[in-house]
Amino acid sequence: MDITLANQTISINATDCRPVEGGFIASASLLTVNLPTAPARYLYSGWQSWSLTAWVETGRPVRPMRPEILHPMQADPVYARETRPHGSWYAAVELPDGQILFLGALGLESHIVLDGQTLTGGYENVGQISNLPYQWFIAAGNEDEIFARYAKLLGERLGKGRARDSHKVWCSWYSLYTEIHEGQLLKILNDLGDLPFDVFQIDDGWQRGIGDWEPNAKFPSGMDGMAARIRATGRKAGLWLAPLLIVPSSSIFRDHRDWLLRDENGGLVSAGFNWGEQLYALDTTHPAALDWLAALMKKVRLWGYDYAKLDFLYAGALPGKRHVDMPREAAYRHGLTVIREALGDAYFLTCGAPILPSIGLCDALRVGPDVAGHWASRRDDDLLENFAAPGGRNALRTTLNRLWLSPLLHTDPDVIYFRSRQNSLTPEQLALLQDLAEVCRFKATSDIPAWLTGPEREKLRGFLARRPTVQKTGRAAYRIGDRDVDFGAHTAMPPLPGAFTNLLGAVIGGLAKARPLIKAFDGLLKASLRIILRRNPV
Ligand code: 9PG
Repeated sequence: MDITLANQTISINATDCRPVEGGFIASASLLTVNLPTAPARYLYSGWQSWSLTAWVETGRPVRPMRPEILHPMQADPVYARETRPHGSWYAAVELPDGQILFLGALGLESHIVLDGQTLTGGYENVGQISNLPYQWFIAAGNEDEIFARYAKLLGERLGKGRARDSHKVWCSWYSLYTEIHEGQLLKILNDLGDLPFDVFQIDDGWQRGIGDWEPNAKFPSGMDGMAARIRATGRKAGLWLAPLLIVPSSSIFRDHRDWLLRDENGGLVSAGFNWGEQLYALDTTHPAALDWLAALMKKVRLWGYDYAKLDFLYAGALPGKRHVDMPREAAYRHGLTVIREALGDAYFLTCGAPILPSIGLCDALRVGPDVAGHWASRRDDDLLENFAAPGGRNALRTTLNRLWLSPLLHTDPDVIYFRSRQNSLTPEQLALLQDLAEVCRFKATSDIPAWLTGPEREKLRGFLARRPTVQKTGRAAYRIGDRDVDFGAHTAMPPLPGAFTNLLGAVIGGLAKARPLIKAFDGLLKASLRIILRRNPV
């Protein structure tokens, strides 16, 4: 059938199509939209927090990221090798007049690909659940209006976060990484003094293991003891966990292997590789696993934490054969519903989380990859072509393209820095990230008070205290208070590397197949971190 969008006749193959405010809702499990012209730019939409989300020239291929071993943790592994412009749930293309044409799924397990002039959106769950409407929102016109409309339609179907105000968070990760311990965190808590943080969040490094969520020997007073000390300063206590991941060294792996996600052949599904170990996923449809998850969340609450950063959540939505046959993102939502319920009124931040399936079940969502004390690297941009890797520019690019989600949840752009110590970001880059946090209204840092100069500490204080008006003025431009900030110059993709660099990258990426090598590399990073921390006392 034909529909008229932006004064153009566009043919689609829907079984049903009705006009709604701002566009059409069409139904088809596999929908093709024939565009009037081949578009020049396409909005890639990454599956989870860290996955690339960016406007890219259709002539610039985005090749499979390296190394492949990280695909399950950086992209949707089902589509990680797709080289045509594509993305999870929704797509936008630029029309010649500066407007966009938008196609967005109103249901889960959906993916879109552009082939020449044809956009094809497909639902992966066909036949798995009966009576699904397989709906799509199709619109053309002003980008901001269309995304606002899409957010509204999603909110009606998936819900919204409950928390009104986002928090000002001190997070342990981006200075200390896994090298945290009780005494040092208490010293930092003390040194934060009257800086207006309302959450002190302990990140990765407190636990005995991934899956063994009990304090390790570095936290002799227990996690309840830590929470009590944090709360005594008038702040909320926050804790990081990766509850849907299981590693071979954990007791769950030993005692409850039947709780893990398996593939069609009965093999365990890879959830990536980190902490020097192979990662596996919890099957969030297994009743005993769900009971364990709920009990874990309740334990964290009883310890005294009322801010939960739950990470690596994509693991719950990986493809596999589940205990209860359910589409994968529905299974994830099932797990998240149990978690949300057990967390009660705690603030719930999701991270490494599939985007649409998290809507309505969390208060905040990390909307980009990790930041780092560097802006970009030749290794990640040119050799590995990995735009989900930690770095200021990767974080900025993806985050900016996800801010349309803000009517539905708090958008977490990751931490920002005020310190010049142990940091190679330029003052301009620091300011860009600070402005991004201002736009998101989600303010977090990992700066160690003892590492800040007097003026840096006062800048941080001022930043936490103010709340300027923010107004969007362009695709990547905002008016913040009385300043105009254009992030646009930093959101483009780097140029495609040449043939030699590509070859070199393939070799380096291939080396990562040797797990002992990654493990050794991790070991080196850890050793250098220890040296840094010895030279820069906390
Ligand atoms: C703790 C960290 C921090 C951080 C999270 C997440 O692809 N990767 O190998 C990968 C590893 C770690 C990571 C992201 C990606 O960081 O985003 O804030 O909590 O875990 O381990």
